[in-house]
Amino acid sequence: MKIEHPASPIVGKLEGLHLFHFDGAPCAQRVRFALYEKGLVRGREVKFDAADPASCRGEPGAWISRRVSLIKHEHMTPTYAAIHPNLVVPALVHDGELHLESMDIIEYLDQAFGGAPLVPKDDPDRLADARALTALGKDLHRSIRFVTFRWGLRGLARLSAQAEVELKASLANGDDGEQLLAFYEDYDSRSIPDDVFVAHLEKLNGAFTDLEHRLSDGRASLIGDDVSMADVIWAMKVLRLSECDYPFARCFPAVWAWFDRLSSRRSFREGVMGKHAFMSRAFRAKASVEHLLGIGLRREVLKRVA
Ligand SMILES: N[C@@H](CCC(=O)N[C@@H](CS)C(=O)NCC(=O)O)C(=O)O
Repeated sequence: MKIEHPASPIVGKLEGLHLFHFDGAPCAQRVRFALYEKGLVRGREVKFDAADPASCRGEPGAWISRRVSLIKHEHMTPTYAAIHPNLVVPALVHDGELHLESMDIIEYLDQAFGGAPLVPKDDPDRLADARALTALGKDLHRSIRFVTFRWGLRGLARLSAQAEVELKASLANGDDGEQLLAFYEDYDSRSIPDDVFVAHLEKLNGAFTDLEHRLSDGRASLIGDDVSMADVIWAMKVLRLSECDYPFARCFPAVWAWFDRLSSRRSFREGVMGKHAFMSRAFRAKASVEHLLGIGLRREVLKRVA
């Protein structure tokens, strides 16, 4: 979605491609995957709010990385709220034009930079299938948030009282389209209740049962043999859940084999993992310890998936 009159004075100054992102955020990982699929690699790192002429310059064949730390809550600051009124990553600026919504950004990149299409425009059936699977992936974004905050992040993601006040102030001009405020208010006061967690987990288990069935005909990718936008959105869900020890190999072997193929692409290894590799290992190590203690997501899934 292109934003016509961005509130931020920084946006109009940016030349070339600038991505506001966080290494561990699945929504940003999707866009980095697509950028690499288009042959656009990670360029220099600049502070997300840098506006001096040197930091605003673009780089041919690359995108400038403007990392917005979700850990330090930089996405909840007034400066970032002027870029993304819903206070979430990613946001992409291309030659002074602001684009929001990860899947819209991927469609935009597909149009703007050739390469193998991620949106299969020439085949109406595959296009409809890709759009339906992508829409389902978007719907389940909240379920990933509930499940992985319960097991991956736990108390680490709670906001201080001060941060909650700042979040409210920064959202004053947005519509909280991502429901961050409601989520953090509940989360901070009583963690994630069991029934809410189980409902979200069951939605995800159901969706992966369907993907397993879809992939069981031997296709290489979700809507045929070529990688599409549907693979992009679903692969990041598998990555995030597998970091929390969701037992894909055991419960959904065809999904795991598909993910293995996709994650060997350069776009995944460098675009998605790159600087996220260390955090990813840390999440996996934490989940292994939980497993040894007889708790964790693996156990919750195995209780419910045969
Ligand atoms: N619909 C948005 C969702 C963006 C979103 O939810 N981003 C998450 C990271 S995956 C975020 O920034 N969350 C901030 C937080 O949890 O505080 C998109 O696809 O771009």
